[in-house]
Amino acid sequence: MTLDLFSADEDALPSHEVICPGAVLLRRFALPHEANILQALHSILASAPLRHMHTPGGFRMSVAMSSCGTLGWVTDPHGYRYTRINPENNQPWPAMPAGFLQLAHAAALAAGFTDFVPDACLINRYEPDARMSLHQDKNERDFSQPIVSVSLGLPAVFQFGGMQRSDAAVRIPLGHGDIVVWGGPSRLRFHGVLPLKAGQHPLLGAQRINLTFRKAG
Ligand code: MD3
Ligand code: FE
Repeated sequence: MTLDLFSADEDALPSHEVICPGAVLLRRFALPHEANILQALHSILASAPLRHMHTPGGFRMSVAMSSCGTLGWVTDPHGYRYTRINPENNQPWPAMPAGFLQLAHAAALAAGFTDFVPDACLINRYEPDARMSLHQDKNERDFSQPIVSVSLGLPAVFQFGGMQRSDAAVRIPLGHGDIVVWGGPSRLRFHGVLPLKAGQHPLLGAQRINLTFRKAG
């Protein structure tokens, strides 16, 4: 039997693309894990529900957020930070499921980052029109550690900028199951997500979920 690399099934195979030094796009990498991820997510969100936080400047975020792992990310009038306790319910954040750790570790390895052991997983839920404006992720201690992001559900357009907010940004469409690993010289680049377009995803309905795995502490 011959291996036909250009068959109609090409779109179903995983791919490995270097976007910029340190930034690696692994299309469809999470697909074999979608059922496990969604099952684990359901129980995490039952004990730490998604909610719309407010920025230190007082703006309500259009993205609803939660976390799992020993550290969770919060924003309120005092600033942006990681906490061990969820301020919504005064409980520790739900544990990071073993399958999440394994997936994040495997994706980081596929992108060339060994020994990635995240202690925080941020869960972002986008409904139609939700967006994330250009920002840098700077609340983590060790910028030599990458961030692994997993996209699920409706597709979104990701904006990947430079080291300065005013630097031009490239637009990268991200779909269900796509993983991006952001490390090395890409770790502190500005990035954001354009307003989500309405639609229906067969598994997730009218939403996009993004998981970002970080070593925060
Ligand atoms: C590029 N989330 O939670 S993940 C965030 O799709 C966040 O919900 C977006 O940005 C989302 O902070 C994008 C992709 C991402 C995450 C961290 C990065 C891209 C990054 C850090 C440096 C450069
Ligand atoms: Fe970010």
